[in-house]
Formats: sequence, C-alpha cells, structure tokens
Amino acid sequence: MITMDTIIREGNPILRARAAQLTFPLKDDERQLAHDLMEFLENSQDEEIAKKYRLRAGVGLAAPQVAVSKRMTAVLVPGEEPDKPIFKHVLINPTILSESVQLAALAEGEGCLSVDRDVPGYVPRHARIKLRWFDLDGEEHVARLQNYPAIVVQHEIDHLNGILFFDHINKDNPFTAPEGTLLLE
Ligand code: UDB
Ligand code: ZN
Repeated sequence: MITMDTIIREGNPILRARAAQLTFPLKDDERQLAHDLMEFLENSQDEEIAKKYRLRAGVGLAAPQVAVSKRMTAVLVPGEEPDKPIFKHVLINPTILSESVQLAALAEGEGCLSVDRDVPGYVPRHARIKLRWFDLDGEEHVARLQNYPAIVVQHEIDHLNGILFFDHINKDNPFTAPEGTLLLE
C-alpha cells in the first residue's frame, strides 16, 4: 500500500524528469501501480484510514511521485455524495487536446503531496480542457473538464513533465495572475 513514506519529495530529480509513455498491453506491475495510486487516493479520503496511516487527503497522485517515471496518474475528485465522485479515473498517456484561453486559479493557491512546505500564490491554469487518455485496457477516452477537475488534471500532467505547481507562481507578486484569470473559491 502507498503511504506518505512512499511518496518522494521535491529535491528528488525524478520529479523533474519527463516521464515515459506507456505501451499496451500494460505489464502486470503497471496494472498494479494503477491500482495502488487510486487506492492511495481512496484511503487518503477515508477519514479513519487517513488518520490511522497519517495520509494527507489527496485528489491526484502521479506515478513519478512514487518514483516511477511513466505517464500514468490517478485522479479522484470527490462529489457531494461520498459514492458519487465528480471525476475518478486512472489516466494513461493523458494529453490535453485543446484548452481555453480563459485561465483559472484556486483562490487558496495549491499544494502538493510531494511538497512539504507552504508555497503561497496563484497558479494560473486553463479553466477548461479537452482531455484524451487511455484506460488500463488501452481504450481511448475523451472528456471536457472545467474548473476544479481541470485544475487537478493539469497539476497531475505537470508531474509527468517534471513541472511543480510553484513553477507557475509569479516570483515577484505571488498573488497576481494574468488579467482576467478566474479565481475559484
Ligand atoms: C492534493 N489535496 O491532493 F477539494 F477531498 C492536495 C494536497 C496537496 C493538499 C494533499 C487537496 O486539494 N485535497 C482535497 C481538496 C478537495 C477535496 C478533497 C481533498 N493535491 C494533489 C497532488 O499533489 N498531486 O500531485 C494537490 C492539488 C492542488 C491543486 C490540484 C491538486
Ligand atoms: Zn502534486
């Protein structure tokens, strides 16, 4: 089972590498990894399990964060009802097919399971994306995402490209974003 001890932290060069494409059929260890990444998110969002294992409640976890430099990430955006997530998928070889000109940023800024410090500031991202990915069976999927789920997916795809959220924060004025950037509460 993945715990906070499995997750590598900033400073580890794996987090700055471009991860490799996966090829189908996936190997057994790659299927296992997909399962483990999603299981971490589920566990981390379960109050009891999270408390027991001291997990931070996660909405996304990318393979490079557990030291596997491959283009795979799990995303679990919870909805209002516990068993009705807004977006729950393991994304293999995800690509953003198109993106809105409109930018959006979380008003509270971002954090990261691989970053153990607070880095304040807006992280401007595309408000809407058209996303393509493959599932474990190699089936292709396309979906349009907006606002929070779109931000989570962009944060995770950044990990596949060696980018960390604070790379996007304005160095001189952390809480400034390009004009017209939507702030999400
Ligand atoms: C997170 N969690 O998982 F709205 F159930 C962050 C951490 C770094 C604070 C753990 C988070 O935003 N939790 C959350 C939010 C909700 C509802 C809920 C849990 N990530 C994922 C990450 O580091 N992936 O690599 C950071 C997010 C910041 C913006 C998008 C991802
Ligand atoms: Zn992260």
